[in-house]
Amino acid sequence: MHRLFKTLLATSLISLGACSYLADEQVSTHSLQANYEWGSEFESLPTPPQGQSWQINPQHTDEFDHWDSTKWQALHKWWNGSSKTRPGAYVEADHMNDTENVDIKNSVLYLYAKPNGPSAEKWVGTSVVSSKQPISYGYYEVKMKASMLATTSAFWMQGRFSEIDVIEAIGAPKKGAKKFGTSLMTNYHHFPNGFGKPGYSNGAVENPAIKNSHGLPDGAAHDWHTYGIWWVNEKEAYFYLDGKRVDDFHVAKTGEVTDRLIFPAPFDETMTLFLDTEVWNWGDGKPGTPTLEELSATDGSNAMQVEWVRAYQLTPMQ
Ligand SMILES: [Ca+2]
Repeated sequence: MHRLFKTLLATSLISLGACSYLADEQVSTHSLQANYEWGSEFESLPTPPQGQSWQINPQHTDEFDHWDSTKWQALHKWWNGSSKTRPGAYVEADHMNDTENVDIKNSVLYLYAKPNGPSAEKWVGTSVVSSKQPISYGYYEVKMKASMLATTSAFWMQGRFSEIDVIEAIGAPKKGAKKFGTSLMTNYHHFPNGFGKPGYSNGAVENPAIKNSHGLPDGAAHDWHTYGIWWVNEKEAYFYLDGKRVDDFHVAKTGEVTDRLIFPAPFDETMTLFLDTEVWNWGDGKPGTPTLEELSATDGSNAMQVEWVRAYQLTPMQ
């Protein structure tokens, strides 16, 4: 099915002021439909600030009718997602055709975990899809269903010094981490010396994280849900579950955090958008590791499934 962009927007990102937008209402976006042929499930967006309107960011919007190598790569450029105690390994490839762990079928992006890691130490082969162009302030929403595995199904973003995790779901945790199966888990991190550098590994003091959870009583793997973030500015972001604003973070809200954010962050850098599935060896009793049988499923239960990614930027009204 052809989906036409009649208005191509510049992908340069718009810097917003540090003011706070607290409107909870959603606004009809029929006017946007003139610019984009939406799927039937398109509904609403957060109310934009006065004098501004949402415009589609086509570079980061995709219905996944086909693999678009101008937008995505099956690669995390600075992390392979693996270690001895954490056997999930991204399949290193620079486009989808290099890996069996990323696929598109019937307009759905599949991110599999399979028993095909490259070595005995990396026997779980996981998957990642990342944006080729970085993102900045704007609204980003993903419609997805978590895998039925003890691996993560995640929509997140990361730069050199910062990370925002919109949703990190574990569809079928085996041990601890049960709340990752039934809650929207949002999170953010700072890496004062850069990701992977000393400081990050020193723990929470220099890697402040605020966690919140919101209920998904039917489970993240049992049904489709939409997970959104309005990344407002360098200090604020709002989180949306099925179109409803359910959480905020405000860097300035917690003084102890603000006091430490004296390095190039807070969230004032562009980030890469990630969709991925990982094996975890941390957090809440650890979720465990999927079995070879589970990883060999043929019914799609070993895949995080993504119906679409939609992205918008605020622009001044004419
Ligand atoms: Ca789709």
